[in-house]
Amino acid sequence: MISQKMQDAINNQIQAELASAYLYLSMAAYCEKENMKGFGQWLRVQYQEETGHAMKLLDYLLERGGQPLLKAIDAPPAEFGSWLSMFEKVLSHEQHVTALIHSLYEVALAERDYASQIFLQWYISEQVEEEASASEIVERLKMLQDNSGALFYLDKELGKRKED
Ligand code: OFO
Repeated sequence: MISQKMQDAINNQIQAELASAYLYLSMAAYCEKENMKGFGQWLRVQYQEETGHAMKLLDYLLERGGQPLLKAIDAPPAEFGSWLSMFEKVLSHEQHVTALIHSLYEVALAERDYASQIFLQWYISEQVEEEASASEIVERLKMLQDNSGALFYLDKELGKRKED
């Protein structure tokens, strides 16, 4: 049986993952409305990944005899400014999620919940990837500056992203 503290912390993380999914879906819609279909595709896959992160936590909680409790999710913004500032928001959001995952891991340490410690290691590694891929796009957008031909190329490339 999982402790109450661990359960509460996991339920908070389920909410955070679904809020991330909601944010990225809104970004995808923004891109597609502006005819940046490739950026939209990249963000749609990101949305699916975040939903997957939430589901994995929910399934784990059930497996441990816990009670998943779904909380309200705030509406995300609908406008994100320039492409660079939008991807900077993706990066800073992922840095925020990394901090949440680390706090969650600290709960598992304090509770001496060894199973949760092992389970959460996957999320710690995943956040390294999440930050790296967002950071790479930010750096590439900085290199492009106002080069719209290159922007067109990057949009095409991000559009090739598929769900794992
Ligand atoms: Fe779930 O990793 Fe991004 O937020």
